[in-house]
Amino acid sequence: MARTQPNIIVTGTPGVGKTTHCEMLAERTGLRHVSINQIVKDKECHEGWDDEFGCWIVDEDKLLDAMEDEAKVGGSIIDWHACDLFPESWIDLVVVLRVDSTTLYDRLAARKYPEAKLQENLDSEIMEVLLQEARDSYAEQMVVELQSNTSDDMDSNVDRIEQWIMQWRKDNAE
Ligand code: DAT
Repeated sequence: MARTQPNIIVTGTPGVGKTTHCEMLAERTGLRHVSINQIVKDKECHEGWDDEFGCWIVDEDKLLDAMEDEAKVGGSIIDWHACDLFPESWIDLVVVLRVDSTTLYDRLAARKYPEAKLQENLDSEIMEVLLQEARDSYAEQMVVELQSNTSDDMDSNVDRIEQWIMQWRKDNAE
């Protein structure tokens, strides 16, 4: 069955602005903000809590099972700091948000991240880990890299993704 709404991944290093972008997009377009963190927690798609990294150890098979029905219908804006686990056939667009290191440092420090975790995320952003993961996992034309340093960036990113969604709806109208 063809999707009547697109599925979009918004990914990037923690602190890059995924949640903020997803919430704005959901409000503007009526698509669902799907926080993977929340699903993992609520539906217990994990094998416990990782103390060192301060995150859930995700059971990917269980997570994909929990998401499959919604993915088939479409209309999900998926918010997660990884993207290679989602089958390409589920996804229409992958947005990788990027941020300058000094800005990211300030955002993660404001969240009171421990120094080791903060440094690990800074390294990951500098080394473009998520951008590479997206490019390795999805067709080139599906992956868009957008800067998320300022609120002007955020406004123009949200405008651009909203335009993309409207175009997708036109192109895929029955
Ligand atoms: P993530 O979900 O990627 O961890 P977030 O949406 O929670 O990130 O944003 C982290 C903080 O940074 C939050 O206080 C909002 C702020 N922020 C994010 N993107 C921004 C931008 N482009 N301009 C200004 N502030 C931004």
